Amino acid sequence: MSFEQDIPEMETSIDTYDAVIVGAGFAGIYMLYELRKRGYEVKLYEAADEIGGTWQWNRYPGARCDVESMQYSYSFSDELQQEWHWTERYAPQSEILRYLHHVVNKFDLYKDIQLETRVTSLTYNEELSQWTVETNHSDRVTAKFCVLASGCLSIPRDPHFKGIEQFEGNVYSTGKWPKTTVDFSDRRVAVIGTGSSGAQCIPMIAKQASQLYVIQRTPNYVISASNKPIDNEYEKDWKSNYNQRRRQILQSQAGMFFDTENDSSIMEMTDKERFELGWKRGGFSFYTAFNGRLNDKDISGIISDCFHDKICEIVKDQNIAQALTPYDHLFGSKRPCVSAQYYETFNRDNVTLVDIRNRTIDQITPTGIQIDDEHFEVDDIVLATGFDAITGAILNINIHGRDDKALRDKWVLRPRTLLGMMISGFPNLFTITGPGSPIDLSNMIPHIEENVKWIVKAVDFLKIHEIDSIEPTIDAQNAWMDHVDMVARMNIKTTDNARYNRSSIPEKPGVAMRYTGGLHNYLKMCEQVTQDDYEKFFLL
Ligand code: FAD
Ligand code: N01
Repeated sequence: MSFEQDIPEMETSIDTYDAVIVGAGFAGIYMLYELRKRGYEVKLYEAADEIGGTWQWNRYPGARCDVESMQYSYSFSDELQQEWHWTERYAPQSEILRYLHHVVNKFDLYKDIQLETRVTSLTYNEELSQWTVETNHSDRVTAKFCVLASGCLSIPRDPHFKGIEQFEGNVYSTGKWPKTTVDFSDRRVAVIGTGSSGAQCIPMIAKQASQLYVIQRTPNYVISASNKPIDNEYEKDWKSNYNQRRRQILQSQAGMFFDTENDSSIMEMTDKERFELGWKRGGFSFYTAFNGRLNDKDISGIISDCFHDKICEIVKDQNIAQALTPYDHLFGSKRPCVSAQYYETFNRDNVTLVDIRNRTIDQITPTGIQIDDEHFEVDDIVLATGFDAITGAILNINIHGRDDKALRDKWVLRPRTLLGMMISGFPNLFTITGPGSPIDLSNMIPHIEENVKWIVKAVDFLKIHEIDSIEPTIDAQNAWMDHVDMVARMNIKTTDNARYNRSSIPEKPGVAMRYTGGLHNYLKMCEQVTQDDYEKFFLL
């Protein structure tokens, strides 16, 4: 007797949404809010066990924003910006994370967020004009639109140092710091990397550790933060002028408002005096002392020299001061770091600068780090070695668009987008702060908010006109990338240090990844596309 029967194939029902969003950082949270407000059915997947994105992952000591808190925040709800109280000029990570939880609670967004779920593939079905979304937990859903809010700095890059698996101590990565408190008291610690993350955590770890080795391959310019508590007057002034200032932010190159911008007294000052004023103002207010002259190479050279003098003034040992002075790029050609007491930290007896500009880390041993014939005995290693920036999170997902073409293949030579938001051959797929937009050259919150508004307008446009799909024409996309390259060639930010342009991954090609013409100009072009009724797009 056979047990085989004709069992009818089970109809597996697949949930269908208007839109799926990937990522629950600033971008995904706001995207969810806007789509929900308009009545769309939306699902958001987040790989982490908590919302917050950058501010959920980067819990290292000293992590805080370098754009002032009053401006590093959402503008979309006046009620929100009036009720929230920032405590410091630059909010610490924990406060920004608390703010994002507050936003998600206030607007009741949790119910559409699925945590601990990584989107692994997106496949476009041309007949149905919809995406099939798959995750690492075998979820399989479909959606008309997909929005990648997966972050441009969300995949930490931990270089594989030979022998690291035999290290007997702890290895921490700034970009995925544990939630539990890490105590470095009485411990010998090495921090590898002196970018923004390194510059923020080094002074903090130095205060706890018995010995700190700072392993520096390339020195950067580190502006003093001049962080301070926010006083009532300042807060009141911001809150009574919030809407006007938010508008000014959108008209600025860096996406920031500076109340010292029109200070005419600086015209009378020498460059050295201006530098001192900028240093005192701290953070990105530093720039206001030079009144927008930073694209001028001469000024960059002058500031670089003043920086050298400042480091020599603060750091007692002049050999260490020389080693901390940037040598391969002028000030302004790379995003500077902002930190408190960075250079002062190298005057501490328990801190040693290990300059490896002409050598490499040979291997990690069970008890430390071997560099040439020197062995540094340590209990803990902190990797502040950066991210697979800009394309890392997008290319981690197996994305197949029209004609089953893989994005990974399309982007082998370089990532190509229109305005950093849409990709030819990938209809109804949106990227927030994607390659080819002014990523990380300005305050990213207005950039994110404006990208979200643009996407929502496009989605509404399709709905109103009963159009199934939107996708940039290849000509429009090529023209945008040519423009990105042309602006990059004109700009000191990119001419001075080729590495500024590329992804931080050596095997990825060195091409312009960011639009360097300023947030204000970028937003004008985004607006123009909408006003032209999407003539740069195929609407099918
Ligand atoms: P993220 O906050 O990175 O969120 C992306 C989310 O997507 C992450 O939670 C990630 O887990 C999730 N994700 C990725 N892939 C998948 C997948 N396949 N499936 C499911 N989930 C996925 N910018 C400024 O303008 N000013 C600052 O002061 C500033 N400070 C910074 C400090 C640090 C330490 C870092 C690392 C960055 C900082 N930035 C700053 C840049 C910062 O990344 C942005 O300001 C902003 O927070 C980015 O928000 P986002 O939502 O686009 O991305
Ligand atoms: O990363 P980075 P990050 N051996 O790539 C070194 C934002 N952010 O996380 O320059 C030895 O800048 C590498 O050396 P080199 C901000 O947008 C903001 O610090 O390649 N060293 C470099 O020193 C920023 O731009 C804040 O020679 C190695 C460091 O690691 C972005 O995030 C705070 C190495 C990496 O620096 C990234 O900053 C934090 C190796 N094998 C982050 N590999 C704020 O303050 C790499 N390095 C708001």
